[in-house]
Amino acid sequence: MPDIGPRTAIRLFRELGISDMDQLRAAAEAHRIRGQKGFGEKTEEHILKGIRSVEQGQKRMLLSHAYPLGKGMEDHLRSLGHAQVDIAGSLRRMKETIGDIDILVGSDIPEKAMDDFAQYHEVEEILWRGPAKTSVRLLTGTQVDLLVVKPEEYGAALQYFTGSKEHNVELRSLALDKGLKINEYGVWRKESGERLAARTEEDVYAILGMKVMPPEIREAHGEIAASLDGRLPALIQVSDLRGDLHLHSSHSDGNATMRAMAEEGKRLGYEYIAITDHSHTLKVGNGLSAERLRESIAEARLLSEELAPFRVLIGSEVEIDSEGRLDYPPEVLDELDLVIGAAHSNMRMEPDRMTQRLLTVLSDENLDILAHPTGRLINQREGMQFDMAQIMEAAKANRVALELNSYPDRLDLSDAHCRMAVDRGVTISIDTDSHSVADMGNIVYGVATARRGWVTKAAVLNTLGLEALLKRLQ
Ligand code: DGT
Ligand code: CA
Ligand code: CA
Repeated sequence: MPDIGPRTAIRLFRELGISDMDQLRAAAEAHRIRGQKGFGEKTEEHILKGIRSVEQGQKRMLLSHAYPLGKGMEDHLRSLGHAQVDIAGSLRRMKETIGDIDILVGSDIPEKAMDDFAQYHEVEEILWRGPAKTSVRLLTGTQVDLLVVKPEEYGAALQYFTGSKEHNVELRSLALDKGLKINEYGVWRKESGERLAARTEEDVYAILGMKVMPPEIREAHGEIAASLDGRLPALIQVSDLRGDLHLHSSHSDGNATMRAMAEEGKRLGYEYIAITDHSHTLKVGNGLSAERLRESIAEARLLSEELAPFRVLIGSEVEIDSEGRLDYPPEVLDELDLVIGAAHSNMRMEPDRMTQRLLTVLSDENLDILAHPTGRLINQREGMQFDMAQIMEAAKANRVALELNSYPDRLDLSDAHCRMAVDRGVTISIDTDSHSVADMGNIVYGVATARRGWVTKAAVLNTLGLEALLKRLQ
């Protein structure tokens, strides 16, 4: 019997007041018993997402939740012939969490644009509709706002609705200083009321003496001054990365083989990947004994020979104990291509002791990368408390890279921490910490976070080619 779809499942879930997966499976079973359709894994996944978003209540959604939904809507509108379509708001700025999704369309027929918008298959309900604005709720519970503007005012609207609000406030005061007025309809000469720019974002910024800056840095954190002075940084891009240095395989708690991970790395256009399974103390992560680690090393060698010139490096995500010691003895660490240190326990130490713990591990000459430095989980737990400035100084002095872990609820380093690292000349490694092949796609969220922190290619370890990387890791 075919499965019921997500739409029906979510309706069931709402109607029956179901709040967890066990209740849901029971309800599905009851359905089946009554001779109706059951449901499959895909549907379960949708419902789980729904349950989670209900559980989270008023919490802001993760970027990784909003991004595919926003892109899906954008693609949908483009497929219906709309040429001027963009995601705006915090999602265009790629903030780590998103309040609601904003979509902008340029069209002379707002009615048609709003109809097309509401037709998207993920839309569950129209919440509100005005002459040029519509809000809907998706099946996932997410709110999406559409604004339709005249094509000739598209650039001004896109600038305004991309924000941030703080960026707009600073831009407005700059305009006033120049005898200009800026709003969502354009830039105007204040005295004559003549409109000077509106069609494109480039036009809007140019009239104020600026190059348009990447949306990710529009936070009133110095980007306006930098653009006025012609010193906007060239931000890192996904295509700058030559490999992913933090991946798990089925040897520890990953769900894919080393080979599958390597093949995906190749497909993504990387030169290398590093398999970094957990070390033996991490029992919940199925950590590897020294002996099992040696088997992994042998397997990686064979894979590298087969896939050459692509290279499968072998590292380990090594537990850092409460004193700052690594979990394998030096002679084992010596056999690895790279060593990532990670703290997964004793995360609530008093700040001075925590700083000491991290300084100790940073002084270990075997350490190459410090994984998810704060250990925070977005919307779930605050990170470890320590003196970040001191840790960054030590990382720089000892040539240890700090990780930007791209896992959607980590994004650790955060954007603000990335900016600190950039200012201090600390090297960053942008990795996915993948536990499946699909996870490797999370790299976009890591790179976006790095961009928000003004990170350039030169600051990132895994933009190095294989030879340069191996030299640096020695
Ligand atoms: P969110 O949805 O909480 O993640 O954050 P945003 O930035 O998407 O904010 P939202 O959806 O309220 O508004 C979208 C954009 O519209 C925002 O980034 C900037 C612009 N905007 C909204 N309200 C104001 C305002 O009061 N003043 C100015 N200058 N701009 C605003
Ligand atoms: Ca928004
Ligand atoms: Ca909004």
